[in-house]
Amino acid sequence: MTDKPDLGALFGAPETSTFLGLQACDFCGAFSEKLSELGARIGLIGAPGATPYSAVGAYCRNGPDALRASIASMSANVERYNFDLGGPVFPEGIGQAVDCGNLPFDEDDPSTNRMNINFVVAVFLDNEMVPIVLGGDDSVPIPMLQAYETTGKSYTILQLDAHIDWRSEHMGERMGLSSTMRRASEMDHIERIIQVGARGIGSASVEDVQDALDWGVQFVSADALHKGGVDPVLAMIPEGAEVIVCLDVDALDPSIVPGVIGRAPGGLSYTQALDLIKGVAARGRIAGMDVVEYMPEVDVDGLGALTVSRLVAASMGVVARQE
Ligand SMILES: [Mn+2]
Repeated sequence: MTDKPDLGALFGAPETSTFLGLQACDFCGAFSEKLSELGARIGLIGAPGATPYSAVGAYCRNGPDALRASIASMSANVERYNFDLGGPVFPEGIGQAVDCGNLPFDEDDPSTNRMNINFVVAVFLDNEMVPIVLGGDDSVPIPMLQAYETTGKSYTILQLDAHIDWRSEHMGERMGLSSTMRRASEMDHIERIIQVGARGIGSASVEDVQDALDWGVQFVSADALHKGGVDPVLAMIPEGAEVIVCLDVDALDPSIVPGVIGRAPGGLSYTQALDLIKGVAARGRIAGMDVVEYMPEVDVDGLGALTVSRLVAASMGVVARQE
């Protein structure tokens, strides 16, 4: 097999280890003070894991670096016109966002993993920045969502996922990836949950679905989204709502994101996902976003990393334009 021509070389992309060549801000002792000096409005952080199930381990630990590597070829083009946005990703310049690298991760110390995620998200919020957290598996959002309690505000969650994640526990673990929305529903500062993209067989039981409905979750299955479009979903978001977007990338169709542990046919298109994200910012405000469950080891020729990293870049552009 011959080497493939490199898109980054074509564009003259410099070597970069950050997402899109963003300014780096290391997660370190002086993190909080240093961050406020940078003046960025968006903080990107990688979280290789939080509370992995022992049966499968931290199977998405390489997700954040693979997403950065995928979009590195665009780092020379960050000021070019992005047709997803009608202008450059960052209308006020690349300084609108920083990449704070990856959090430390220890597969055997989930409580410290969760503490680190909670801490860094709280620091972003304290600096009036919008956190974008790259997982890691879907246990990463639990400590992220907990951190929003410090703001005193109430939040709407828009979850995009092939699965509803309402199991009370799995193999004795309550903080794992199958319980994310159940744990969110127990947080006083979460006032509304809208879940989009469910389809096929997952781990949810009939009782789990009923518990979610009894709590007040509004479900829009993948099938309903394909038939009805994004407007009925956006109509569920009150004007001015503070919205946390929880994106499990298996919400997207496996033909465009094959790099997930549980591929489920019938998923969202890139356009549907981006239209939902744009619609959230138009109706309310994106207060944060997690992007979890990308698993490079089972991707096909980097196709999933391409889709997900471009969606993250476009989402940053949406956030950079809001308010
Ligand atoms: Mn899922």
